[in-house]
Amino acid sequence: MNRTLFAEHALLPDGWRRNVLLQWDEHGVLASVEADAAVPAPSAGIERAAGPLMPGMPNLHSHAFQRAMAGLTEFRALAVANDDFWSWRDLMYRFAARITPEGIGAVARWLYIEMLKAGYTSVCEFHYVHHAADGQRYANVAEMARHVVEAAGQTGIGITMLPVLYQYSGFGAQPPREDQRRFINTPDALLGLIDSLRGTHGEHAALRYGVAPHSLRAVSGESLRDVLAGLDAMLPRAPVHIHIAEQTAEVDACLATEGARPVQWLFDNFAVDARWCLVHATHVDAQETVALAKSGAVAGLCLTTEANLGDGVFPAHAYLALQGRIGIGSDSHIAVDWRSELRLLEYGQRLTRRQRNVLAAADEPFVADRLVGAALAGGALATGRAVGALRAGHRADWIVLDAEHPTIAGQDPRTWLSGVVFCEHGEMPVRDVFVGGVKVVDNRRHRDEDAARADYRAALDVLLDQA
Ligand code: NGQ
Ligand code: ZN
Repeated sequence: MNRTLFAEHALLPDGWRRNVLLQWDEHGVLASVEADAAVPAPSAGIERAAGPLMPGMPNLHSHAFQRAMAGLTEFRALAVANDDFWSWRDLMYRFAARITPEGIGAVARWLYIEMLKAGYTSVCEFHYVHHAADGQRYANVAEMARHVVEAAGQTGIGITMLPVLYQYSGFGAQPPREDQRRFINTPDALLGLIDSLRGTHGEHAALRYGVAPHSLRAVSGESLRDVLAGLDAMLPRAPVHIHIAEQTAEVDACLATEGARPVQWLFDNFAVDARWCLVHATHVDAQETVALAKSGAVAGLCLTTEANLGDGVFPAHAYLALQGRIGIGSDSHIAVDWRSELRLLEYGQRLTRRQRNVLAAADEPFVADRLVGAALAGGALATGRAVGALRAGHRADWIVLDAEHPTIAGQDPRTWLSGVVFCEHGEMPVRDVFVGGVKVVDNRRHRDEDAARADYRAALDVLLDQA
């Protein structure tokens, strides 16, 4: 039996449409999406959306455990002359050393509820804390990952689990540091971890797998080739995500040891295409920008984290002009709101170019509409799942906006996304959220938020007590 919802306004692939009837099946997949439908009579018993519908946003980059340290590194330690990405990473590693399987489950469950309430309906989890604190394997090699996957299942968010391959501490196969021991695997061990997770938790419309070579600092060309070959034997064309060129020190080290910049090196050595997500790609030169755009790979931009860590500014204007694909991620979760990511994407360009509406295009003069469209399409591609559009065959994932929110009330649909993305006035204009056709957020509340919040609070006590 199909389920049905009627919406007076919905953002379809061709823009805002009136009187949209959506039908989906028992697996949570849209069976039909019809615009200009007859308005159903009240007696028909068809549910009406409480406001305008837009597709749920994919979050293409998350390290769930880092949610618990958001706000705890916003001070300069006196001993640190240059507080930067690398000093932050030392603090983050100290935190990563303390997280337990139950702890990561509780943190992820609360985080995913925050994501859902913000309108993120899919997440790509770049998961790298695999082993016990002393580096010993857990009896189940996927013990940490399974808690994250189960957290996603409990909250309802769709997940692409990307177990991370981490082997080295720097270019030239430098041995890992002591504080990286929880992350370390060979390509074979990592493929075994994915295989074991598939065995225990299966694979379905809300759960897919891929692989994440952590960065060119943490893998070698050979191990990257090995893990991709193994992945293809198991899950052909599954997504591949990699951190790249986030810091200039990485660019310099890559030039020194490999004789090429990181993105250039990757393109010279691998067939980078639409299955790839290059996370950050902040420091790309003009040639790399063209190569990335032409490849069809997704640039995984994590604007609030990149700003927080002082990474730099991605050349979004040039890249989007070349039709490059983008998606957005909340990464360290200093903010969990896709609107902040998109706003900062445009504002970085405004501040450096001293212009307005920089990321508008000839065929889409409204910046927010262009960026929402790009982040839905690119983000969906990065998940490897059929999401990101209200279209038959795609997951029934959408946000119901509050049309009476002061930020958009009384306006024409043409400016709704502008208000939603650029304005910050009080509570979010996200009212309800459906994932796989199930209403998991109802009038700004997630069905499990009280219990999840209490568990998160208890997990924090354990984590912070030992600090
Ligand atoms: C991470 N985060 O893996 O959590 C990284 C830091 C690194 C970001 N790059 C570690 N934002 O890149 O070595
Ligand atoms: Zn990251």
